[in-house]
Amino acid sequence: MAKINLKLLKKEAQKEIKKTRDLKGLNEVFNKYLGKKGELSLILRSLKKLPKLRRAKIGSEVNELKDFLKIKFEQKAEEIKEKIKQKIEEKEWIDITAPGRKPALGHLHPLTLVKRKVEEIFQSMGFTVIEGPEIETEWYNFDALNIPKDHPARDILSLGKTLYLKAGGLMRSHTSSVQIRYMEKNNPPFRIVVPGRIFRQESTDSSHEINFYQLEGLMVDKNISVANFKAIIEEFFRRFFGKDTKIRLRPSYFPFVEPGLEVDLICLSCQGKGCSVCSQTGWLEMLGAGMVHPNVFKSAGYNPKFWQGFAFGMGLDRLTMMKYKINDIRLFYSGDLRFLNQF
Ligand code: FA5
Repeated sequence: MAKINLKLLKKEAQKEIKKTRDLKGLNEVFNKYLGKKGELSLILRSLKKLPKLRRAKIGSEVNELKDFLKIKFEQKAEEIKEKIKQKIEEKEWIDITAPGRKPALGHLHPLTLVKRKVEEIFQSMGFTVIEGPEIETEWYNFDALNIPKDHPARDILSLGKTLYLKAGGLMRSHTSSVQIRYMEKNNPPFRIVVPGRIFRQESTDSSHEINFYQLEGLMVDKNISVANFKAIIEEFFRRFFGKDTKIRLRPSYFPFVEPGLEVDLICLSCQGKGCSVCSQTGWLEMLGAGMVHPNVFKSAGYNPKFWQGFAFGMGLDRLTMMKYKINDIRLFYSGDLRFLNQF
């Protein structure tokens, strides 16, 4: 009877061991058969009642089965552990042949690209690149530049475009302020360009911003004329656009130059025929310029009888718009990646 039970027990135990998927389950099956209160222990305990010979025979059979099952449990435990290990390795597996994930790299803003190109061209023509402060005094921004106290640009109320600071001073409204700062500390002859950010109270539209970039130019020597200016600015545009361009000089007025002029570039969208970009005129205003006013030289401590020079102020945003055919200046400061990713 006991023998039949043992055979059946062996079969069932093996079946259950085979079915288990994890160590916890295996432990439960182990306790069921080989634990202190397990089936085999109970059988061993019940043998006491049997006659000696029979007890010894069945006892050894039970012990044999115990040893057999122990091995089966150990094998199953190994198998489960191996599977767990494999799973972990699968998770940690790195495919070294998979294509790498590209990190999102930034790139230079179109205004920076243009600023660098412009600096490079002027440097190759002997100009030094200088910088100046964005917060200015009225002296450097206006007075020293021969701009009278009652000039509309200085109006603190609604008419003026200058942004005054509560703590005193103002946000510079052009890079011309750096002309004086440089001349105070350096002796002629020299040629400099000054790229920089400037600030104005404006109603914004497609070609006007409240903060934008200018490039100031200043060349001072004993024998400088408008002809020198024209040659340099023509050469600049030729190199910047990589082809021959046409410019024209128009008389204009700025208190810090005499004579004053404005430079128009032939519209590159229509080659001067007239289109929407140039308001059908064929020309686009790119910069203000002129021969340095004697009063400006005096402010800087130079004798205007000895020195002559030309100065100009170019809008870098508008230059960038021309270069890349951008029809709205506000795109530069919008932070719109659909726009920026094109450069
Ligand atoms: C000036 O700022 C003078 N300081 C330029 C100058 C320097 C004249 C030296 C003579 C000698 P103006 O305000 O015109 O001038 O500005 C110069 C250029 O800046 C313009 O030709 C234009 O290209 C650009 N600009 C002017 N206002 C804006 C604006 N709101 N937004 C974008 N660009 C502008």
